[in-house]
Amino acid sequence: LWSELDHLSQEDRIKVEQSISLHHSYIVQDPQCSSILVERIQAPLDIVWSIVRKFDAPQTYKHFISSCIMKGDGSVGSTRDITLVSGLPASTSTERLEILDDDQHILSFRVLGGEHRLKNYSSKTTVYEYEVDGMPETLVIESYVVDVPEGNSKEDTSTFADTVIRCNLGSLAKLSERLAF
Ligand code: A9S
Repeated sequence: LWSELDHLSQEDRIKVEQSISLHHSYIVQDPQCSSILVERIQAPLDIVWSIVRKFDAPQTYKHFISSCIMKGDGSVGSTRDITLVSGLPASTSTERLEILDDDQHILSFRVLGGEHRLKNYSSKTTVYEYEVDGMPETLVIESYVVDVPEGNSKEDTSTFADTVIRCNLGSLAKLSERLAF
């Protein structure tokens, strides 16, 4: 499926693939699009998950966010109002925490509104740990579904969202690896 899974043992790869089909499959209704991205991080899961799970502090690794104001106590149903850095075709977003599972390492949020074009954006992130040559590594899988705005193609919409996520996952990897070593 992905070259990112090549270095996993057969056993770990099957676990991850089963989890992907369980958590990252969507029924996509027109006019929506969805996508799935994978990041391999050379750091233990504890470090990666401690960053990902902080719904009130996404700007720690999402560098398009300049500030975040939390409404609620951080449990499921809490919302956050984020403000974005300038230069994007977006300025604010209101997002609701849908899933925060510290045992299975799953976080999901949904966009309720805001000044941007990713209407009804909903994403899920799952995190896995395995060992390569006795060293712990982490795999982060992030998927989403979103409405395709009128006048845009599915491809343009998913390319835009994928680019944002790739930046986010890249900085999550950098930060985690810096904290690990
Ligand atoms: O924040 C994420 O996890 C992922 C994405 C794709 C976020 C996108 C975004 O926050 C912008 C970066 C502002 C781009 C939203 C909700 C809308 C945008 O237009």
